[in-house]
Amino acid sequence: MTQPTSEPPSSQTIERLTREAVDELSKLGTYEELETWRVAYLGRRGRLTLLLRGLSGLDIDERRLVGSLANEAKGTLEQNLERRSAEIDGAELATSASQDKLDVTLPGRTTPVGRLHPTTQIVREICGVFSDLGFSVVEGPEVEWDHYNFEMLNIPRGHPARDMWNTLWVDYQNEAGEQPMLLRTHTSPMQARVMESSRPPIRVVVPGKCYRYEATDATHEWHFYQVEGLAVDEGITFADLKGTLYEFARRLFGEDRKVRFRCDYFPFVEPGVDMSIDCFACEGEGDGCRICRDSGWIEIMGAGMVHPKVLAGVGYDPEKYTGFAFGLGPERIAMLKYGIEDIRLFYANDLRFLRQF
Ligand code: YSA
Repeated sequence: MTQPTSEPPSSQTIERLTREAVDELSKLGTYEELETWRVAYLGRRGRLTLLLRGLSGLDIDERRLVGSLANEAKGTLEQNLERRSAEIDGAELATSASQDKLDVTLPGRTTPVGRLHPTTQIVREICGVFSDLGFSVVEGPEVEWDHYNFEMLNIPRGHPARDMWNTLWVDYQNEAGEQPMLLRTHTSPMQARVMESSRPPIRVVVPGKCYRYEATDATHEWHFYQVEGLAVDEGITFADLKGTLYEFARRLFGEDRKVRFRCDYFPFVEPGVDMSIDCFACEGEGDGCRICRDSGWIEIMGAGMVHPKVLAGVGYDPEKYTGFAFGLGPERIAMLKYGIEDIRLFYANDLRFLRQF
């Protein structure tokens, strides 16, 4: 590379310098060499820069002429630098394509796009229906006190109804040697928690995970989701329960669904019911149907009017307030809706299953 010069600026020196610079540039082959060239000619102490600085020593007419030539030269060098850099780009790409066998025309690899788990999808769908009906969505703890999971729901210690829920106790004992903590067996403990922390009117749904010490089979998991519902106010009747749940079934399963309520027992409701919809696979005909096992009906949830003892337990006057509650299993609902035969598929992490949703 030619060293900086202290030649006085003139049209000849500018022309010569431009020629030399362009000639040198055409022989360079790497980005490093380009940078050295740029510093040598256009840098702060580069040849053209120094030449421009020397303009002040010229008389006014000469300065105008040589100054304009010098600026033109600067533009020429910059354009040539840009062009050479683009040429080197192209050459490098061609070399890498031939040497590395890189096919730049191949389409890029597609990034897999994730999606929501089918349980999350159905939980959101269920909560969406209830929020359209005026319910808020709240959540609660999965590790729960015996107090909320059982006692506040009218299931005291020693009550045979405790056998309805096979419980996973947490390894923690209080001073009396009791084990008051557990993995919640249902979302119903949130009924008492919500009522304790707010005043009527109450309309909430509570989605969340539950756990039971259960052998698994096609319809039972040891961990599964529930969606709890609770409405409490003055003057709520069983007709409100039926109307709300009927509308829910219609919106989730379709306009023509029939609904059936039958008596059932839960210690925290009076009266208690289970709710079924007519089987959409066989249109209620039964007759060899795999989904409803010939009954024509599919049970989808437990429900009832909140027991006066539960209302009194949270300090509400059961003479003034009434309410209804319900609890349903979203996986079972998804099984019905999508014809899934085994609940264990939800949590087996088999992508062939999960990708279908
Ligand atoms: C009843 C009345 C109310 O006023 C409020 C709520 C309830 C429901 C009550 N807490 C309960 O847990 N009833 S349940 O034991 O029958 O479970 C409710 C739903 O959870 C079932 O219909 C089922 O869909 C789901 N479920 C229960 N055990 C399950 C399960 N899903 C998968 N695996 C299990 N092991």
